[in-house]
Amino acid sequence: MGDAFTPVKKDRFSFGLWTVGNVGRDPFGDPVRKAIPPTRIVQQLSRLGAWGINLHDNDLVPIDASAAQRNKIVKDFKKALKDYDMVVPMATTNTFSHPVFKDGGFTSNDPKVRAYGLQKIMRSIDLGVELGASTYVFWGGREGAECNVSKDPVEAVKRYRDGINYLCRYVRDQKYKLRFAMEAKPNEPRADLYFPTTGHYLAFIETLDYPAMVGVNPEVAHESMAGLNFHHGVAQAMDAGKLFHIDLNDQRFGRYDQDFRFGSEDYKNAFLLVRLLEDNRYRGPKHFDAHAYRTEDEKGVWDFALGCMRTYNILREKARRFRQDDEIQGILNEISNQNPEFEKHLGSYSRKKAQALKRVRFNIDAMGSVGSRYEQLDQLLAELLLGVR
Ligand code: GCO
Ligand code: MN
Ligand code: MN
Repeated sequence: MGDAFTPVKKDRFSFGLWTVGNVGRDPFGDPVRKAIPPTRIVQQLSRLGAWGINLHDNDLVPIDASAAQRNKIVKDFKKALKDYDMVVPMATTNTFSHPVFKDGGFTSNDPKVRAYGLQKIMRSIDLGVELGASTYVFWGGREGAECNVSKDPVEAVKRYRDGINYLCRYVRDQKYKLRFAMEAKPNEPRADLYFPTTGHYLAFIETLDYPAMVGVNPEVAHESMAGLNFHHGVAQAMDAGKLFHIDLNDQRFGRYDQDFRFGSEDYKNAFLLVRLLEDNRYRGPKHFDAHAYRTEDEKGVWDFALGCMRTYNILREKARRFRQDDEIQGILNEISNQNPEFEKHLGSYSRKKAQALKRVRFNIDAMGSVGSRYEQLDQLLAELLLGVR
């Protein structure tokens, strides 16, 4: 029997086949776990209360599969989805593993590689749509450089734009109901990747032919690697109406992409994120792009998956308590209702308002000496998160 934090389908939690399917290979060591067949991943995740499963084309269909093999694999996978009441909300393409992509797909200097990249992505889009995906993620894992004179970075951005514009037109031509979500990362596996942060993508999207079709897929670990405050970036994406998808995991600051269990490292930032998503009624998939520690066997993988979902639900409950805590809300009310008579000076511009505002005399020394109550507020949050409130 579950408790109040047991995940259920309506929580809309999803995992990638590559996340729970991660075999624990790293740059220094071989796999520590056997690959779990995709159909068993579907079954086990469903049993744990997950709702969706995402995939790269080659997580399901090997890159060298024949058409007959592909069809059989896809048929079996669809049956598992149906049997275990799971959906495929998002799909994506592997344009990073095969050596052909060693210098990028969209941004490769070789037009033959760029053409192959487009072909692979179109086929992968067809597969994703066949499985029911409504979001298509682009993570340019190899779109970057070590030798920075090898590619003109302005040209790289143009090539990326040409590629995304081409694929937007492909989706429209096929009459697919599919939106694109761009995923930023500052480095790894390349020394430097183009479009290092979600903010870079938000600006890029506005330069596309069909900006409304394209949003972002921010990832906790990636923005943290860039030294940024994740929930601030997510808030800006929400404000722009561009938060189409999200990759949840955790990460120690200043390290490689660790892809830890959601909320395993930084409870406070995880809380701030969950509170932001819940208070703003984010209704998209909550996707865990993380994997179990390399120390684990398959049981540890399912402990990991359940842990991601439970921590999200526990933090959702903490966000509810935060909203209902009289002392906390009292301080927040005080903070947001200071000097209400000055509101009339703000908001949209008029010449009359500007003239009036220019005449106001401010006692800035008195204003500057007013204390905030943020120490008290932050300690109340700490006590709430630490479970004594
Ligand atoms: C990573 C990325 C990937 C992508 C995935 C979907 O750092 O490896 O986060 O896991 O999210 O390829 O595009
Ligand atoms: Mn990542
Ligand atoms: Mn990711």
